[in-house]
Amino acid sequence: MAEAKIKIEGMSCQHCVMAVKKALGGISGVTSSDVEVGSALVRYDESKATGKDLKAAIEKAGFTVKP
Ligand SMILES: [Cu+2]
Repeated sequence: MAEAKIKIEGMSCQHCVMAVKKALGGISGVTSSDVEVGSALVRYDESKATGKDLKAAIEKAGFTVKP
């Protein structure tokens, strides 16, 4: 099980938090996510998902992942 702390740009309110949480929840292999404005702590199964998948899902939802 891997854990990733992701910094996210473009979030401003609880709607953004819900949108990011939903995007992460849609990835197979993600077991949990603690999302707040500006960041997310994600636990996932490395054999099913990668950090790239997490980033792609967040960006698809309209936010920017900081390096
Ligand atoms: Cu918002």
